Amino acid sequence: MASLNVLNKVNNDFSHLSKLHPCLGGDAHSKFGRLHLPVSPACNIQCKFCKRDCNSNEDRPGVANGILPPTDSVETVKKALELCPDITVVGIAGPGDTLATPHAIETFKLVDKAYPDLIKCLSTNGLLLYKYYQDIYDAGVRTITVTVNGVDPKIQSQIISHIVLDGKIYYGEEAAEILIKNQLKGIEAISKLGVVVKVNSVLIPGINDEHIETIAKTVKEAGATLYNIIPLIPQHDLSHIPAPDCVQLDKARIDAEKHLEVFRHCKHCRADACGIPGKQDLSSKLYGTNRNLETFSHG
Ligand code: CLF
Ligand code: SF4
Repeated sequence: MASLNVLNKVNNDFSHLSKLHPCLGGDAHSKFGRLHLPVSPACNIQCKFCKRDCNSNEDRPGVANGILPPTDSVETVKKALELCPDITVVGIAGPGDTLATPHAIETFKLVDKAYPDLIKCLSTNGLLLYKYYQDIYDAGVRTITVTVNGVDPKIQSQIISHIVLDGKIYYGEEAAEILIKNQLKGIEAISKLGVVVKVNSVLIPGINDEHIETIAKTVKEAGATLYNIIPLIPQHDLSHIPAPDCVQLDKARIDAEKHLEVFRHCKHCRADACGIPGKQDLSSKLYGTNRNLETFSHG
């Protein structure tokens, strides 16, 4: 387990973490691996491009073979490290939102106890980050990703159809305004604890492609360190919008780079990914290929 020896020297400084975390830039993306534990079954918002699914044949966020019970997580990490000793990060990225249920925080607590030297990484839509940032930190998480697709309610309301908060459902610009406010509040609070915040934006031509620079500037002011732009996969209610081409993607990255470092090696991982991103996919070896599972959303 060479990587664990490397990790013994880790501290929470960004420059240290970025040498070991495959999604924080630097050379680590081709050297080290990440394991995603698909423990989060439900979502508390509806993005118009999100097609919730459980299967074994699609490589994209939001997809997993099935849901893992938190109590199986430590054993799963053990198996994953046997399959890929270069795993340095244990992440939770869905398939639903990681804060919509308590499963992710519960899982991180268990994994942190058993593997304190692995980096813990959480990905969320940010609706509940302001509420749980301290619990996330206390569970050992030191890097998070928040998906922010717009910081203007007029734009964000074209991307989400509704949110559910404290048992109430909100639509349109009201929903968008609450989501944006909560995301920025959450980013500010958790970055003050020293957690590295990466922001992901799904690039949607004609909706937020001219808005990327404003998002980057706003999330930087809130405390984000890194930015990642994910091209839209046209599906669900946004299936009529074509995916951005390389020129549009490049322009968005250049716009964002005026404010934040941009991560350019994202591999659009599934919620049950395992291995070095883009090099190895050990997910089916680790989780099996059971296709007869319930369908859930992604985060
Ligand atoms: Fe996973 Fe995401 Fe953590 Fe990485 S993935 S939760 S930050 S450990 Fe990485 Fe995969 Fe791109 Fe995500 S390549 S989809 S950026
Ligand atoms: Fe949006 Fe993720 Fe929820 Fe899907 S699972 S609706 S992409 S936050």
